[in-house]
Amino acid sequence: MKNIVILISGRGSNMEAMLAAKLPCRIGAVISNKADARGLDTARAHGIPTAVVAHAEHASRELFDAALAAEIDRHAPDLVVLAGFMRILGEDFVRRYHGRLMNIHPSLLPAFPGLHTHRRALEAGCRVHGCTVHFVTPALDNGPVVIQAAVPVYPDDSEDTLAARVLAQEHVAYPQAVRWFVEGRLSLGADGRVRLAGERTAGGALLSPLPDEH
Ligand code: NHR
Ligand code: GAR
Repeated sequence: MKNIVILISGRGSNMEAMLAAKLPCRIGAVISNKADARGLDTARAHGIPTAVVAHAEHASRELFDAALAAEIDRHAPDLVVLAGFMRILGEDFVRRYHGRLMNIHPSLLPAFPGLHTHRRALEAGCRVHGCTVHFVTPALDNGPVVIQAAVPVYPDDSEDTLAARVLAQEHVAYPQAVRWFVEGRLSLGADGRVRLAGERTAGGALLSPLPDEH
């Protein structure tokens, strides 16, 4: 059975969705860069080992990355899962976990990399928004896409209502992506493209808003 490590910075609802999904893997540890991350309490309540590697206690990004990698490697994970992890990781770190480092980003990449994605989607007048699970590469929010989920944007949406609609889909998409990986069906190919074995593709367009005749 594969072993995963989950990195969080805060609430940890994506981590919780993975616990609820009863994935066929071991969760070796949950690691946070913030000691007060609420998700740490949730992990502890589930009997999962936790650790804190505080970015604020490291003199540089490089030293933080090295300390984080040392903590991760104690658990020898097959996959490292960024679940609301809020620190940009350096090139050495990302290379070390090439093909076994995944992130969920709250937009339909390549739209809106970086922060404040829901606000930016509203400002841009997007009718469709969503989330993207991708393998992490050194370029921020730019790695090969594993799975995306789209949601409609409504005229009366606030940042909060839109974030909540996207988050509900994150909780479906991310456990699915991790399940594929731990089942050995998902990998990052040497050509930099995502390989997924034995999944049928769904047809049809997703339109929002629906045209009048529908
Ligand atoms: N690192 C690399 N190299 N590549 C990616 O694709 C990464 C990554 C690290 C994190 C998650 C990402 C997201 O999904 C992620 C992807 C943090 C920031 C950020 O600006 C941006 C994107 C993501 C995570 N962080 C600030 C920083 O200075 C701190 C912000 C804060 O603490 O609130 O690191 O959106
Ligand atoms: C999620 O919406 C996730 O996509 C996003 O933060 C939230 C974390 O929620 N991630 C980023 O913005 C990464 N920069 P969670 O802690 O409850 O999983």
